[in-house]
Amino acid sequence: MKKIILSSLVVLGLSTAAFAQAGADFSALDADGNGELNLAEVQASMPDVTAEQFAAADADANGELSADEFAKLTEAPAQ
Ligand SMILES: [Ca+2]
Ligand SMILES: [Ca+2]
Repeated sequence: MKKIILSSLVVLGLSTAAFAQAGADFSALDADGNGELNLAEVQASMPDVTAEQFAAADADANGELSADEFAKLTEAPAQ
């Protein structure tokens, strides 16, 4: 089980660069399928995203990012 989790983390880590180039796949990041991304879901593939960056992108401050809000996050300079 731990191996599976570790493998998934490696895959997610390797995918980060691809997401940055091709535009993040919003639905793929939505682990619980509720149509919005919480901080954990975002950080699963984009570990460099801070809580501050997440909050700044969360326009309606509901604690999750809609597709539009997530687009703002990914358009912002990462560093
Ligand atoms: Ca979600
Ligand atoms: Ca929101």
